[in-house]
Amino acid sequence: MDSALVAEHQGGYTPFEADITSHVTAGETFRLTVAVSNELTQSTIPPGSIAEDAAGRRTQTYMHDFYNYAGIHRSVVLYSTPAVHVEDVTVVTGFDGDGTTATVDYAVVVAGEGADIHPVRVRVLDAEGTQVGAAEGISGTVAIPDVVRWQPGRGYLYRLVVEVLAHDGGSGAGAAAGGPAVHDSYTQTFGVRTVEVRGTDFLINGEPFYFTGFGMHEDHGTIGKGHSGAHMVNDFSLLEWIGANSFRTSHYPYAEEVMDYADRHGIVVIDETPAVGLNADFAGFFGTGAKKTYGPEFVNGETAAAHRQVIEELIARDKNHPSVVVWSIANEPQSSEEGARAYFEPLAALARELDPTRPVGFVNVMFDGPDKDTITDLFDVIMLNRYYGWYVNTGDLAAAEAALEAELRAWEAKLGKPIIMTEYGADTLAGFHSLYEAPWSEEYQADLLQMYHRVFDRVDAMAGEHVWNFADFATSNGIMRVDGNKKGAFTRDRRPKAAAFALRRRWTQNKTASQA
Ligand code: GCB
Repeated sequence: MDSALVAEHQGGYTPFEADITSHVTAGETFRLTVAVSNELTQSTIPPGSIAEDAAGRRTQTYMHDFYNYAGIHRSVVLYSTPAVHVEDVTVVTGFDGDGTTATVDYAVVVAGEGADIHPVRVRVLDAEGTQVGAAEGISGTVAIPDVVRWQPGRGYLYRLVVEVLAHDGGSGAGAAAGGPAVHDSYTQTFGVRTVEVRGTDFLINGEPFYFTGFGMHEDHGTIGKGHSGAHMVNDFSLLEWIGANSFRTSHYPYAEEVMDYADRHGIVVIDETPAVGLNADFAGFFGTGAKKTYGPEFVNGETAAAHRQVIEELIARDKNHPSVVVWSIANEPQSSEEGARAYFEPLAALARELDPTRPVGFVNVMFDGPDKDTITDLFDVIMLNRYYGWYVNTGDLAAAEAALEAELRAWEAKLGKPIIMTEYGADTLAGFHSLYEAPWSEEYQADLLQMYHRVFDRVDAMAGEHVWNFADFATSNGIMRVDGNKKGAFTRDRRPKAAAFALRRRWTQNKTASQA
């Protein structure tokens, strides 16, 4: 049997599709092979490099702190569409007047030959399935009176039913009821909420929102990065138990099932691209040879092209998820070196152009504080990963507290934007206890987190806290890691460490409506 290549796609975390119509015959069997490579190079996001020795042995290195699994981890779906079909739907919501009526702006792309002669209608259904609005045409606005808002902790969802109708009235579904036949239809869930940054406040539906939760990983003992519904539900249950209202998809887009679950349960998401490890300052840590980040050897034009693609694909995939409130376009890139601003300015502009409704940010690394960083002003929020008391001031929480507070105040004074601590934490070996402030002990992890919280509560610009990490996770081999990264509040098999109880106390106490 002849084989043909029908599609290629670079990037492991966002969906792609291929039209195989011309390669198959109805009624006959065929073989479809999906093959993946996990090789990382300077033209991939995340980047990596592959060395080959004289004997032809190839070795992969990369600058990010999670294991580079191989294989197909998410669903592969074979489906068919009518020749003329709904290809894309975009929904943007707002409020009218006194805020009890919602405006739902929608835009539909219908693809296929002769698509433009097919009438399109949309209907809005509430959570019970009752129709609450309707419109005609490929774009327009539907009003929902007495709207139920999507809120943190209350993921109320509406459905936009998009129908492409037969252009000649046709027959079939719908025709019997006297209307024209429905040629294709697609149902898009959405929530009605707004997101806005005003001064140092992060507002959801016009009310200040304070993020509590974690940077996470898709990582489990047996299934690695594979998606599993049972594991997902367990992880979300633990988030609920601990009082988390949000998480960051560190350091890549998560499975779509995760985003749907977050929508439905009112969990707020900072949605991150896989652009992690664009930083030569980590060369010592990860043992790669890079000396300079921006330049032909490392983060170059090819990297930038791949980076543009991951931003486009993330926003295209996740634009209709009400849970997503911030796009994080990179984690800890080098942001002080010459070249950083020229590299990031067009990427920040691209994200804003693709989605003018959500704040855009990137996550700043500890080496590039407010005195050195050259790009954070390009973004709407300040997102910081800090390890005072761990990588610096190790075991000295008093010194760490002073340094942390001084830095947060410097950011607040420099930019006056909301600050979200997107990572803070300490590696902790579950079961190791100490009477003293001993790094790696369960007590030290809890004490360190409490120290950060004291500081956060003193700094007005703080808009959120995401502990690193939800659970212990696998990393590449290295002398800094023992069986992976142990900064989890939970172990890799999801048992709580002492810190989990301390976090639960803080996050379930004194909740305001917007944090609930
Ligand atoms: C970071 C990275 C994260 C690491 C973490 C750590 O800043 O963003 O990927 O795992 O530090 O534990 O060192």
